[in-house]
Amino acid sequence: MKSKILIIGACGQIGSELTIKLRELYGAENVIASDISYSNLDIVNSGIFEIVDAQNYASIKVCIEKYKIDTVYLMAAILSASGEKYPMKAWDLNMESLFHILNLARAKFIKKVFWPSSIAVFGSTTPKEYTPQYTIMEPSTVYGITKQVGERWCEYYHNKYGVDVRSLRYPGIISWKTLPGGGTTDYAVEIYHKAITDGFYDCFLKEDTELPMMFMDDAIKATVDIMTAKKEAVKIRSSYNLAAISFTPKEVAESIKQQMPEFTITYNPDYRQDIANSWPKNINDSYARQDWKWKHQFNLKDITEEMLFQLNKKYK
Ligand code: AKB
Repeated sequence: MKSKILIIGACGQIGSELTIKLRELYGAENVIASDISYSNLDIVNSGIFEIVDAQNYASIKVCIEKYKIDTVYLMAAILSASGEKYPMKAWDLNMESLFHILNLARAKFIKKVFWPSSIAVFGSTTPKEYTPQYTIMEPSTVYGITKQVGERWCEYYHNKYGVDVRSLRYPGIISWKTLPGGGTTDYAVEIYHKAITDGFYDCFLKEDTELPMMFMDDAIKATVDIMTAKKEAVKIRSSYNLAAISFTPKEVAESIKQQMPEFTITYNPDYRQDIANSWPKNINDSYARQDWKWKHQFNLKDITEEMLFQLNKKYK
């Protein structure tokens, strides 16, 4: 029997591309996209779409029962930068939605859950180079706190109640289809859009701020890989470190200049600099590579080529 999938937060940056991929893999009729509003018409109009409020248990349960869902991808969240502006809103959305899904899985309404964590679980006391899976974790953002606490609850629900929950600590994700919103790594997407539209970008991080990053195709591949891995292969039930590449704003600007010599950049760090300073520079993801054979494909040069090519088509 084919999986019946519900994606909550399907209009967002990762949710939208995950929806497209899962529809390709499992058939459009088996993948229900949902969000709190009709904010991404490509997703709303390209298959079954439902309005679901991730903070409302009944709203999720009705949808799960209506479509006989067995697998949920919970992609709704308030990210690091927005979370600092609206701390309680971030706490409420990020935690309530997770508990609703874990409790639905515990009560056997669903069989399998994907829940994204983030490099934001790490803090300024974490070793910044080649950050290990198991290390000091003192996140300083509300978003990071929700992800760290969420990881503990995922592991708890797995150990105590047998819930099949799987999770990845995503780095910054670079993509051209849907814009990210409210994150600290968003600069690495905005820079490509501005390069095409204005030939210029004013960056909110310092030029030498190195952060872990990944192209969307790799992030989607990792998500599908962990979700299709055998249960026994997924040994970590909090969340896996996941890595591809790391770079600074200066390095992205230089890679853009390789193709657009006229591109210019200025640096005006704002409150997001402190968030970025608290995160690792690069990540050791050897458990993911070992346990379910994770392997990334895209380096910075590939990403820049693809981003400029796709955005050129989009804007012209
Ligand atoms: C953010 O910047 O908040 C996110 C993340 C790294 O989880 N992109």
